Amino acid sequence: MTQPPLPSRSGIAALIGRANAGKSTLLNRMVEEKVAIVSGTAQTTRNLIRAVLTDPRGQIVFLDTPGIHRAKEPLGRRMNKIARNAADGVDAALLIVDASAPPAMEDEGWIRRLLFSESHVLVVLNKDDLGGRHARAYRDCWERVAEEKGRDRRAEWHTVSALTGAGIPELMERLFELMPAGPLLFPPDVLTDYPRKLNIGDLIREQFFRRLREEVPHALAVRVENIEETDAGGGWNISATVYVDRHSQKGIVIGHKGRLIKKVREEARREVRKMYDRPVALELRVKVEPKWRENYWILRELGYA
Ligand SMILES: Nc1nc2c(ncn2[C@@H]2O[C@H](COP(=O)(O)OP(=O)(O)OP(=O)(O)O)[C@@H](O)[C@H]2O)c(=O)[nH]1
Ligand SMILES: [Mg+2]
Repeated sequence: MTQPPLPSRSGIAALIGRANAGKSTLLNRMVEEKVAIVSGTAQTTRNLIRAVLTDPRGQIVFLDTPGIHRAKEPLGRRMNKIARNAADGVDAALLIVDASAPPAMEDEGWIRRLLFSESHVLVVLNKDDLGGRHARAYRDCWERVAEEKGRDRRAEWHTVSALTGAGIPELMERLFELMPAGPLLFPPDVLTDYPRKLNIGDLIREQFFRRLREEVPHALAVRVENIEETDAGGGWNISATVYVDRHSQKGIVIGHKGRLIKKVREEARREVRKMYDRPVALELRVKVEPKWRENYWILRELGYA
């Protein structure tokens, strides 16, 4: 019997765009697995996350990036830098925009940059399930900026809903076409090389992001200290520290009578168990660490620096 031929195309596609446009949702949809956390709060993604999709058409290595936003402190600036760097030298740069909202300064910034990019550029008009009212404004924005910069450069436009999956098969088909011929970059069974501790920290942080508002999510970080294998059943005892900036935030994160942190612990435990398919116990400790966002050593341990 002959073996099926190995895929002969392999390349890198970067997902870039402003915070909250739906990059991580789109990534999870395209690889049909949850690899990146998602929330309604802007600046959810803080690291570069790589996810690999291999099918008979070939292999695409996706880079999910933090959303570009106005940033003053080191963590925010670092996140923007990760995103900008990811857009260079890839086989496809996907600018994800929220077509249900008008273009913002950050979108225009990306367009300006992409006009000079050597990567193949696709603009993905996301959230079409909400009506795509502002799709035209993004095309106009591209043309206006191209004219201002004197660049005769077209983008390729795709309309999708990362939430419902509409338009995704067509986008994927096109991405596989754009991947260069060549051997696989990763073994075919790899989904992500994102470290386990960082991923579990993200799953915990996602639950806080879903429940907290305004400044608190951005002042919060989760560091997984230890993952201990239990003797029986292949389970994990996980201990993690939740960092906040100020004492007042500690109370918010714990919640009235400890309700909020309890809920987070339950939900995060469920998510971790689902993803890794094993019993999980989770211990959370909250620590006030003023200015952790400016502390290089902490940022490094969180994988942010
Ligand atoms: N209605 C609708 N909502 C969407 C769609 N895609 C994403 N969302 C929502 O938009 C919000 C932001 O999604 P994320 O995937 O976290 O966005 P992101 O671009 O990764 O954001 P950052 O990591 O903060 O840069 C979440 O509440 C998603 O559920 C879509 O196609 N339709
Ligand atoms: Mg994200």
